Amino acid sequence: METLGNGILRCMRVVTNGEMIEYYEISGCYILRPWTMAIWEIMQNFFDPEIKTMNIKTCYFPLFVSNNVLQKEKDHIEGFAPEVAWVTRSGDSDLEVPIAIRPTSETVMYPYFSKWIRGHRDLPLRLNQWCNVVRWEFSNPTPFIRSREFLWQEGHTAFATKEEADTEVLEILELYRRLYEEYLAVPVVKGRKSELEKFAGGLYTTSVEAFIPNTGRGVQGATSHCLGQNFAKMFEINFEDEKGEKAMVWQNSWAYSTRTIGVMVMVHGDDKGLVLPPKVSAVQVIVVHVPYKDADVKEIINACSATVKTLCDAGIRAEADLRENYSPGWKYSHWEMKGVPLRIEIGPKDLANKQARAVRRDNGAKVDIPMADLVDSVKGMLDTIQQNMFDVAKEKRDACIQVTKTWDEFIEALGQKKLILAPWCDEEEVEKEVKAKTKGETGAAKTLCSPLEQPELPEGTLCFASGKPAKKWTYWGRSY
Ligand code: 87F
Repeated sequence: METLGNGILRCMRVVTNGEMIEYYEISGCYILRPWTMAIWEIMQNFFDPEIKTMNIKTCYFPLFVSNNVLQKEKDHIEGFAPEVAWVTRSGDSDLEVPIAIRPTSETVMYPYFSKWIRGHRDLPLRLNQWCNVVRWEFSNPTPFIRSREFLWQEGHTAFATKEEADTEVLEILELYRRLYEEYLAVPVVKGRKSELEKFAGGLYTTSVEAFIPNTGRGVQGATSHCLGQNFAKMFEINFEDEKGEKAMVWQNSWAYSTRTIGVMVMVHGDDKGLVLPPKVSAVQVIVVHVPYKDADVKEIINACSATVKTLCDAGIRAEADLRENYSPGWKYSHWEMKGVPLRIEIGPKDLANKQARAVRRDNGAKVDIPMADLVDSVKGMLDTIQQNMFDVAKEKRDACIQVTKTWDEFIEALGQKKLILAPWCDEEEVEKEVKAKTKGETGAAKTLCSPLEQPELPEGTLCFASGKPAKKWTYWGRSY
């Protein structure tokens, strides 16, 4: 078993060698290279149309926040304050008043929600923006997982009723599940955060939670919050309801960030580097020519180009690597490092037999496919790879789940880097105690979420930590 430190080091090598990330001069900031941005765009191309069919509109608010509005949120900003970055100077002169860089946009947006919402006909107001945010983290920065600037979408919506808000929270959570499971081939649990772990400014927080078997850590994949009426109070977001009476809106906010890509990298990466699910890989098929000394190289190269064209015409993202100053072996490991799902090799024998050799990145399996059947075979293989990557990841994740009913079982499972499912009394004090008692160099155990789909909890089941009657099943573990 590798230690956590090695896990992170391996991950860093994987994303730099795979040409996803370049390290930057400023600690905690990373260059997202085209190999990364292609994945981000594909995810956007799924998510953005989905929310548009929900009638959520795109907007863009400024990067800067005045101290004035930021302080409006001061009750719960207190904990976050050390992470807020400020601009204090332009050129040689100090600004009259420093301005903050958004760590999230509640305080940027909600004064305008207050202005724009007058009557019930102005509701619902449903906005989303794609942007960067800055959180000046101090604990060890990690590409994608903990960076000081990251990309995300943030949705902010306001409704006349709590019921509408509740419905949206779950609709968005389901889109996040699909993003992880259908695109990134990463199994997640949909659940609700504990009072301690929820967004303090909101009413309740739901999330999708993933697990990294290699390091034994849970990771929050995305969050969908019901904010209740807390912000409506703070920012006076009121409306006149159908009866002509003054009422307060119900709000949600939700986000997924470039962290999603880091989770995918950690879940699928192997000794050879990245392993990308076909649905999000910039290049799904890399075609490599295998020249032999006395073979007609031109003919092989032409066959490769024709293969790429046939695949691209069929809507498959294929490219050829026909560079002559690199050996086939070098190219194989290069594209393996970059995680391309399928490699097609064409040599003189393949040409003669009207076939091509296909090699899967996920399991190394090699098959000869008849050229006559190229498109269907490749489509089939890409679908199979996508499904297999999810199945394998789920099997590994499930093998790490340990149901524990007592404190001793819990501690043992934690030592074995398990994802723990335990009956819990749902008391904040008890969670704090568990955290305190498990505090070590690898970090304390905390609740990840209570799954929305609860296993049966028999009458009389007791909390693993307090011995009081258990109220629900909850996932626990160390986390990122
Ligand atoms: C860091 C500095 C200042 C997280 C912060 O999850 C403020 C904050 O409010 C802060 N880090 N948060 C919570 C963000 C809540 C919420 N915002 C909209 C989301 C989804 C998108």
